[in-house]
Amino acid sequence: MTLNNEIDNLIIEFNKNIKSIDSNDIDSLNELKNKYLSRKGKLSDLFTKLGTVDSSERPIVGKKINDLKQSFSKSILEIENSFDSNPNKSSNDLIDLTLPGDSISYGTKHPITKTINEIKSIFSQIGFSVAYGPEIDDDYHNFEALNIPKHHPARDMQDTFYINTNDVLRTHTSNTQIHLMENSEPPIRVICPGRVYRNEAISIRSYCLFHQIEGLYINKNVSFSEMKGTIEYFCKQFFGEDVVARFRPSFFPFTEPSAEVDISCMMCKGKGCSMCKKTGWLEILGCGLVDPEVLKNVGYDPEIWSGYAWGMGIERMAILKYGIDDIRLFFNGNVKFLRQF
Ligand code: 2NM
Repeated sequence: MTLNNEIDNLIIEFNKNIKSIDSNDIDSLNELKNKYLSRKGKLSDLFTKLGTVDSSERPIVGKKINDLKQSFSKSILEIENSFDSNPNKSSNDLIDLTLPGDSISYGTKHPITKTINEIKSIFSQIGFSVAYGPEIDDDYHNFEALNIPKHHPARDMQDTFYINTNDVLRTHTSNTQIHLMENSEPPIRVICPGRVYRNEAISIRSYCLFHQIEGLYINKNVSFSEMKGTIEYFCKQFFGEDVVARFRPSFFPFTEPSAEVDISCMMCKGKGCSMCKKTGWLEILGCGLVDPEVLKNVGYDPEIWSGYAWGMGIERMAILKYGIDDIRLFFNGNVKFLRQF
């Protein structure tokens, strides 16, 4: 019998043997593996006999035996892998159910996002909708329409980032409220969250970018006391029922009269501590009745319409609520800080 014939017979025999192996019969499969693929196995015998083949045919027959070895190994491995819980399976196919699982690392919401969501939720419940506007806006919507005239200190180049002679990075979110009033009829009940930019020296208290939420209510016969009621309600919802709010007279170009709101310091309960600089009070927002000039600028008749507005810094609210001591922590992406929220 020529070696070629022997090879052909071996293929037939191997195929017959492998077909007769029962599912999960790992012992018979190992026996088969030994019989054909081990060092003393049938394929090894064939390699030994390769020496007897005519040298002109040797490479071809050699390749045939090599291919056979690959093909047998593959067939055996396929059967092996099809077995249930086979201890001889390659490690890739094994699942060790006793190993601890890979831990999944969850992301957390940024404290600014959390604070914005909470404030949005409080005002949604009393009928305020949410609106967003452009971060780059023209001088008119950021200043002029808000009754901030050309040489007002708030326009100072030191505070405002100018894009060109006409456009700025908004310094507050009230630009959004101007756009909204220009494009819709009262009544309006809206809050506007977003980023604002001021060219200030960076320190623990100030950053060149921060977030604001401004609120606006326009209707007939709106009173200062309605505003007080709304803001007091918000303070208690956000900081806790036992918080006291006080209104101090103030000035803004876009409101008249204007006020600043302080809440009783929740760290020392009004006794005076480092957080409230020994005053017992923490300043949290500015507010007022919308100046008739602003109403005129957006095409509302101030004889018919009136309203109140307020603005607060989100970082400041988060700092007070969570006791954070440096505004820059919100912006430097320190995971150890962010994981706490
Ligand atoms: C504040 C304080 C007081 C304000 C005014 C307006 C608008 F568009 F109605 F004129 N929006 N926001 C306002 C009023 C903002 O921030 C401290």
